Amino acid sequence: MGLITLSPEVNNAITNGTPIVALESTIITHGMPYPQNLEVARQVEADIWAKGVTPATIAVINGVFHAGLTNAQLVNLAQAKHAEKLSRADLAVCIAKRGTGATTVAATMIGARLAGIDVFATGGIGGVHKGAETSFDISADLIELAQTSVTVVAAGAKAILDIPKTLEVLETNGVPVIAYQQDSFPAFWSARSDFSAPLRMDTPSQIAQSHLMRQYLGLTGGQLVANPIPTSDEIKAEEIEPVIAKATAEAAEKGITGKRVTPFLLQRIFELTKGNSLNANIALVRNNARLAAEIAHELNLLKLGV
Ligand code: PSU
Ligand code: MN
Repeated sequence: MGLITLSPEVNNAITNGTPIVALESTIITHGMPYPQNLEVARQVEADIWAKGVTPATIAVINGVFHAGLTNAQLVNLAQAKHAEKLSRADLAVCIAKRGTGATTVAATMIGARLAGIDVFATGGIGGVHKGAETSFDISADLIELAQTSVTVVAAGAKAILDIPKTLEVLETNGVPVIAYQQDSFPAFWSARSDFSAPLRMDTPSQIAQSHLMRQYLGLTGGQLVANPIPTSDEIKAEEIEPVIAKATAEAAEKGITGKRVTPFLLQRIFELTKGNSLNANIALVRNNARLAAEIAHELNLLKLGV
């Protein structure tokens, strides 16, 4: 048996050489409430299928690392009350203990690499948290991007993070941060932040070419594609910033640290916006899935030499 178990659909796509997009599962267990998490997980898979590309949602279920989940597995994960949040550090322990857990961006990249999947769509990546100069809270997602050769499509970074510091860490680690069709680095709920992205590309084909070029050059590590939320769905920075400030202050008061920080902030922001943040979140994840599918399609053509 391989190190990762492929669903029949993902296995077919690999055998037939058709494009695949990986999807993470922490967004399902720790990023959105039930039942919207299940609806979104299904919708995002459907968006990828609609582009002629095969989705591969990644998770650990009863000690087995999976790329591509059945409907029953997706339902169980969406309803699970105590699924673990698995980053690079947690993955092998969860498998060894025959546990069940959802993969973060870092762990999903590891799964994608094992399955031979080049492109991965998510909502937002983890990054350098505000106050990191004292907390040292820097997501393992950034370190994974530095070493695992997967192109990750995200809507930039949430304003719960320190965006300039996140960009600095990515630069230090040689990770290309590519804004899609704009110069500004997108800020998750808002299409633009006050910061420029270091790089810009305007077509899925260019992004696929640079993915391949990194392989030719022997450069390990991924690309981060920062895809802005459609402006019709965005929440203005003025609106979301006080909410973030309140949630961040509460996390500090309650002494929330480590891997609990991001899920705590996401849940409080959802509550404080009375669910409004979720609509934007759904729109941007779907938008990222569509772009990732286009990149995977272009990359497949390049690999076939078409
Ligand atoms: N940011 C979001 N939504 C999310 C996450 C981050 O806007 O769901 C999840 C992702 O799975 C990401 C993880 O990889 O949180 C980062 O967690 P941490 O900050 O603990 O590394
Ligand atoms: Mn952290």
